[in-house]
Amino acid sequence: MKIRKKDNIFARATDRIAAFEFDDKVASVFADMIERSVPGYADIIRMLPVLAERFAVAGSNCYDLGCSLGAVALALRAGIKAPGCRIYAVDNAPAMIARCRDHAAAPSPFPTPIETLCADIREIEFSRAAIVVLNFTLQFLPVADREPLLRRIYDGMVPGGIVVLSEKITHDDPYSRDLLIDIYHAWKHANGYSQLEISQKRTALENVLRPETLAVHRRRLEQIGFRHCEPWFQCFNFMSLTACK
Ligand code: GEK
Repeated sequence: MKIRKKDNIFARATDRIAAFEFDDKVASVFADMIERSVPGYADIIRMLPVLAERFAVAGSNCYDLGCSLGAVALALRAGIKAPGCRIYAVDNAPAMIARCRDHAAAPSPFPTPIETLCADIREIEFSRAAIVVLNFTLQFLPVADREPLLRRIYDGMVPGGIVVLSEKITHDDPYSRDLLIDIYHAWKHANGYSQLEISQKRTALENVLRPETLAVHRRRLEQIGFRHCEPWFQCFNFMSLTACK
């Protein structure tokens, strides 16, 4: 049995907290970190085979953008029934993609190949895309880079294809914003993170993870041409939506 390594990266008090990076230290505890830091993460992953079965058409491509350890790619592979599909799992952090590669290469009863790419998602080509998943990845791009990326994704998609966009969000109403952040921190504390860990991680993510409101995400997708933009999951200040071409 594989023991999951515990995330205690921010457990010790530090004078100067460096900006958060997806380095080897983070990659080695990532499975534990994301489960205890993103409410609903496991639920979102569990739903993906259902979407994959419905939307992957014969000969199409599926993309897991910012794949980290490859949880999305593996979930898509488990759901795809259409023949001749291919999954691209892309991340620009070498420490993540090395682990993702091992997961993708492990024996599997599902036939769809997973190709792993160590690349910036702003620089890859999209073609015949039926499913494109950005599971808590877009939030790490500079705001100005988000629309051009989504536009290129749209152009590379087949009609009827979907984007799954999961993001930490913020709220225009200050009361709702502060309340949801507070509840989120209480949830993290209940998951075993100390107040110091929560506060130091928050500082490290400042200017690295830039959340936007649901309305901003929706408007951007609709301006590009995506239709039927529907949030299908929300827990506190985290949500996931689907948008169709
Ligand atoms: C999951 N989706 O387990 N190009 C490629 N990768 C990037 C870029 C970029 N420009 N910017 C950030 N990343 C995963 C979780 S984590 C979310 C996604 C989190 C990658 C980065 O290296 C990291 O692996 C991932 O996006 C974000 O479902 O840690 O909150």
